[in-house]
Amino acid sequence: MARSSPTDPSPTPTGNSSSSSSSASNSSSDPPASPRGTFIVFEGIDRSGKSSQTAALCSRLTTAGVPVVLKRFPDRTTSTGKMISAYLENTAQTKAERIRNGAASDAAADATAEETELSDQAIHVLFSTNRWEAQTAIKRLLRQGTTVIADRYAYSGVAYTAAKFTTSATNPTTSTEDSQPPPTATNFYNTLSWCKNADRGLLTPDVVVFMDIDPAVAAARAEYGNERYEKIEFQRGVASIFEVLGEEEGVGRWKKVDAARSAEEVKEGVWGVVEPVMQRVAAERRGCREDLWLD
Ligand code: T5A
Repeated sequence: MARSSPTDPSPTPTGNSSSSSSSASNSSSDPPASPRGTFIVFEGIDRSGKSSQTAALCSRLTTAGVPVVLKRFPDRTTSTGKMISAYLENTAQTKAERIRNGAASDAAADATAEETELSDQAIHVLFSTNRWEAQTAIKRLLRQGTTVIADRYAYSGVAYTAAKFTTSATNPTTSTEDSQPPPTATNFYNTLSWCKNADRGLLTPDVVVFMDIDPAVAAARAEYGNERYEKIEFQRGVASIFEVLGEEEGVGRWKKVDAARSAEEVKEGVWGVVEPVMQRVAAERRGCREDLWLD
C-alpha cells in the first residue's frame, strides 16, 4: 500500500551520476553535457499494483548500478501531504470511531471531521501543491543523471477530481454541495481543462506506465476499502478519465501494462516498456521538459 513514507534512497554512486546544472531546459536546444535521468511515472486506479511495481523497478535499476530515486504522490510526509492523508483516511470513520481514536467528545469528533472535509476544489489544489513542492528536487535529480520513478503524478490529480465532477452519482465525497463542478466547467472538456490547470508546467514525464486492471479485480486485493476513494463504482469513473488522458498523451508516452497478471509477469511487462525509453533518453541527450499540458 502507498500509505507509508516515500522511499527516497540516495542515488547509487556510479560513474554516470554526474552533475550538469546548465543541462536542463524547456527545449532540446540546450543539450546536457552528460545524459540526464529518465522521468518514469506510474499511474492507475487504487490497488492496481503501482507501489509493488515501482519498488520492484527501483530495486532492479539499483542492482544494475543505475542511480534512481522513488517518489510517491501524494507524499504524505510534507505538511500538505499530512492534510491530504487525513482527508483520505478520515472519511471512513464514524463519530464513535473518531472518539475511540482520540477525540474527547462529540463536539471534538465533529470538529475533527470538519477539518478533514475539504471541498473537492481545495483537495484538488492540495494534491497539486504536493507535486509542485517536489519539482525542484526532481529536476535536480534528473539533471544529475538520476532516474526518478513517480508512484502517481498529475494524471491521478485530473482523473480523480474529474471523475467526481463528471460522475456525480458515485462521488465519494460526503457533501453533495461541495461536489459541484467549478462554474467555468460547463462541459466534460472544460472540466478536464479546469482539473489540469493547477499542474500545467510541471515536469513532463518521459513515459507513463499505466497499470491496466479491471476495478473489480483491484477491489478483490488486500485491504481494499480503507480509504475514501476505494469504491468500485467511483474507480470505474476514474478509469474512464485515465482512458481519455491516455488517448491524449498517445501511445508514444502512455504505455499500458496488463496489471491483472502475476506480479512477476507485470514486472517483465513494465521492464519491456521502460528499458527502451531509458535507452532513448540517454541517446537523445535532451534537457528536462517543464511543459506538462502547456500546449
Ligand atoms: N489521488 C492521488 C488523488 O485523488 N489525486 C492525486 O493527485 C493523487 C496523487 C491515495 C489516493 O489519492 C488519490 C488516489 C488514491 O485514491 P495512493 O496512496 O497511491 O493514493 O493509493 P493507492 O493507489 O490505493 O495505493 P495502494 O498502495 O493502495 O495501491 P497500489 O500502489 O496500486 O498497489 P500495491 O502495489 O500497494 O498493491 C495493492 C495490493 O495488491 C497486491 C499487493 O500485495 C497489495 O496487497 N498486489 C497484487 N496481487 C496480485 N497480483 C499482482 N500482480 C499484485 N500486485 C500487487
